Amino acid sequence: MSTYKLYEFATSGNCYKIRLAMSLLGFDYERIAVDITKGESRTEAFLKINANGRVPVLQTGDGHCLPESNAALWYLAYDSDLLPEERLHQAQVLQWMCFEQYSHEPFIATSRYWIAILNAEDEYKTQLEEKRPKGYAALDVMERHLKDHEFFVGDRFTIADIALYAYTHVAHEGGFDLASYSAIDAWFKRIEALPNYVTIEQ
Ligand SMILES: N[C@@H](CCC(=O)N[C@@H](CS)C(=O)NCC(=O)O)C(=O)O
Repeated sequence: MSTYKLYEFATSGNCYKIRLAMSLLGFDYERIAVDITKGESRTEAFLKINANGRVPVLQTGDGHCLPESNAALWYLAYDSDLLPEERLHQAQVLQWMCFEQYSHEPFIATSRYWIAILNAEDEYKTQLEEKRPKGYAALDVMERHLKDHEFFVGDRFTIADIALYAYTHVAHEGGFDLASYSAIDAWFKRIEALPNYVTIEQ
């Protein structure tokens, strides 16, 4: 029997963060599909699981429902190599996860959702133009950091990398050209070489 349940929309990068962490940590879990394009995360039943009407939601072994991908990552990574023990490093993990949610995901993930999931590029043309420079600004911040570091915190792989990798490696699906981001590309390759790495499609 699985300890964890994951309520998810499979192509979502936020949901993929949890699947990647589960695989790297060797955890077993049950997947429960929620089709957000059909409003399934906004039903009365689902709002009891997450009042904010969004996936992913991680159900823990003792039945608690934990929304917010990065909170779920933290829960899974507790007491593992994916979360550093040092106080400063833990704060830096949080720093990059906050960056991901405020300065990265709203631009890169949303563009990808409109283009690649909803196939509605024309309908969202104006909004996409507004998102584009902000998405590139986030990529520039990452590239600058990765020029001098192997990973985001303490030069070792942590959940900060998982949080940022999820939507960055599919940013091209949101219309972002990654060709000039060589440090980000090298970081992709380091992550993709990790034992038990899984792709977003699985
Ligand atoms: N901050 C949240 C964002 C969650 C989120 O935006 N989920 C999207 C899919 S990636 C969703 O469920 N959208 C459906 C809706 O808003 O109805 C997280 O990191 O988990």
